[in-house]
This record gives sequence, structure tokens and C-alpha cells, in this order.
Amino acid sequence: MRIREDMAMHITVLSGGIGGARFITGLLAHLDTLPGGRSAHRVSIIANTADDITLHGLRVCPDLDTVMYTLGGGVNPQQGWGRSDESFSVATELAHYDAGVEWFTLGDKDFATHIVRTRLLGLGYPLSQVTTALCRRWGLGPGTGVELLPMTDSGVETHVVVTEPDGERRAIHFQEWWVRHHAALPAEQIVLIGIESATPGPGVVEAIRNCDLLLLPPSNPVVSIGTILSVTGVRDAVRGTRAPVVGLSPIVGGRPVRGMADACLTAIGVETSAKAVAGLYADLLDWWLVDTSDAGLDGTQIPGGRGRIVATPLLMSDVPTTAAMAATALRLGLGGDGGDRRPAAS
Ligand code: FO1
Repeated sequence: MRIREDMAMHITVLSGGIGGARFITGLLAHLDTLPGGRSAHRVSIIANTADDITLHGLRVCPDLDTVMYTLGGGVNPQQGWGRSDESFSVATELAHYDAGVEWFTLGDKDFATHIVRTRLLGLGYPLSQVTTALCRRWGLGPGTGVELLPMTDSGVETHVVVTEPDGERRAIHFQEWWVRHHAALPAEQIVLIGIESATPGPGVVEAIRNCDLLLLPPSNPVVSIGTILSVTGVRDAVRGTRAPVVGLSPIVGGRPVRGMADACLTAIGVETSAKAVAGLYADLLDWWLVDTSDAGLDGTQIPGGRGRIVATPLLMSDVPTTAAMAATALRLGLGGDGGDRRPAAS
């Protein structure tokens, strides 16, 4: 049955932080141009939680907060993370006690989110329920058409094995590698602590299996989308979904659009190219959008997969441009262009 954009759609998005949040902003802007606007549809965002870190006894969830603040209108727009109009009195005082984590900036307003989250987690509420509670203030969740689902309620953390400047080889938290070292220390190994016992969070498998369209936005393919797909049962759910799966390349003209996905791809021995990243999702994709700077790939088959590559502008320079990307993804996924699709899941 062909789903048309004028019918109520259920769209599920696997998201990391900044790139994913920016794409979803465009997706929602596109849905607002359709009959009934975004609330006529349902958007399920499954977010990576392995970037999470405990600092000062508080649980910080960067990808959840980036999506929540961005869609809720509270994000610092230049950074793409943290709160707008921030102050840093608490961080300054912590530094005076020599208790600061100077390489990881936490603003006063941001601290409030971590204090509420940590209190609710301490009372025994799972991260999914805590996220729903926090999202209410930001206009997301039940009744709004947009839900933010942690990939798992279990504790998972990305750690990176590096050789520090002092010659010592050790595993450091992803945030220390990413923010303190700007991913400049070669990552000898990227390890997902706790992934073996992690199970999909409430609603995650259902949102993948029952949606009308599944989108892989231009998030980090290794430490964001790759991590979500590593949660037991998630990749199988994507393979088995009846929904078309459309991905958008985070690599444009051989470079990450932002962030340091190249350092992550190198760490797993994958070339930094739109084509190589498609290969990471080959078993999942019906369509892979690459930027026009990679137009040579247009119309070709995804390496090792059955999906097809389409070239379209992928620089999320502003909301209208990003909305156009989302519109293309919907048009392809919803069958607007026909073309051979992945055979029905066996
Ligand atoms: N990114 C930085 O580059 N520098 C920071 O000091 C920093 C602090 C920070 C605090 C809270 C938060 O939610 C995100 C923060 N980020 C910071 C971004 C974060 O490292 C990345 O957005 C994700 O973890 C990567 O997807």
C-alpha cells in the first residue's frame, strides 16, 4: 500500500546529536507544509545514549539534550548543543574549588536539566520515562506528534582506546576524546561499554517496525547511528521493517559536513566517503542520498546492497534547505520515484 504525504505518516528517525537534530528540524518544517502540519503525523526519534557521561555526580545525555533543546527552541544555535543565553556561574565556582572539568562546558541552565534527570534516575525511573518528563517542558512527547526515545534504558558508554601524549595507552570516555582531544589522538579502538546487556528502550522496536518510513539522517555513522544499530535487536528490526529505509550521507565531497566522523571512520578502517558509509548500511537501505558533489554516484547501486543512490544537495545550511532534503527523502521513500526497491524482507 503506497503511503502518500497527505495521509497521516509515522516517520522514525535514528539520530545522534547536532546533525540529526538539524535534519529533524528540516523534516518537521517540511511536515508543516503538508495538510494538518506536523501534528497530523507522528515522528519517533530514536537517539544515541552512548555519548552520555557522569560529571559532578550528574548524568549528562548530550544527544538526547541536543535533540530536545533544538526541537524545543532552547539550543545555542551557533554551537548546536547546550542552551541559548547561557551563564557559567556554577562552572566558574567549581573551577575555584579545583573541581571543574574545564574541557567540558556546562552552563547554569544546562545544569538544571542534569540535576532533574539525575534526581529522577536516582528515584528509579528509567531513562525513557525521565526523557519523556524532561521533554514535556520543551513541547515534545505524547500529543505533540514528536517523541524522543532513548535507544536503550540500559547504561552504555562509548570509550576510545588511545595512546596519550605521555605514551600511556588507555581507554578514555568518548567525550574526552571528542571534546578535550578534538578526536586528534588516533582511536586505536572504539568500545561500547555495556552494549552486550543493552536491550532496546520502550517503543524503539515498535517505532522501527511499524513506521511508514525509516530515516538515517546525516549523524555520525560510527558513534551515533552505528551505536544505535548495535543495541541487540535494533539492526534486525530495521532489516525486518516493512517501511522503506532512506539514509542521508554525513560525508559530502569526502569530508564530514561537521564534527569529526572521519576520525571515527578511520578508527574502524572505513574510507571517509559517501559511498563507503553507504556500505555500512548496505543491508538496510532502499535509498542513499549523497550530495551533488558526489553526483558520480547518482543512479548507482549501493555497494553490497540492493538500494539505490540518488544525488541531491545535502548541505543543511538553513531550515528551508534541510526541509528540501527531507522532502526528497520522503518522496523517494514513499514511492514517488518508483524504481526497484529492496525485495520484501525475507
Ligand atoms: N561539545 C564541545 O565541543 N565542547 C563542549 O564543551 C561540550 C559540552 C557539552 C555539554 C553538554 C552537552 O549536552 C553537549 C556538549 N558538547 C560539547 C557537545 C557534545 O560533545 C557532542 O554534541 C556530542 O556528544 C557528539 O554528538
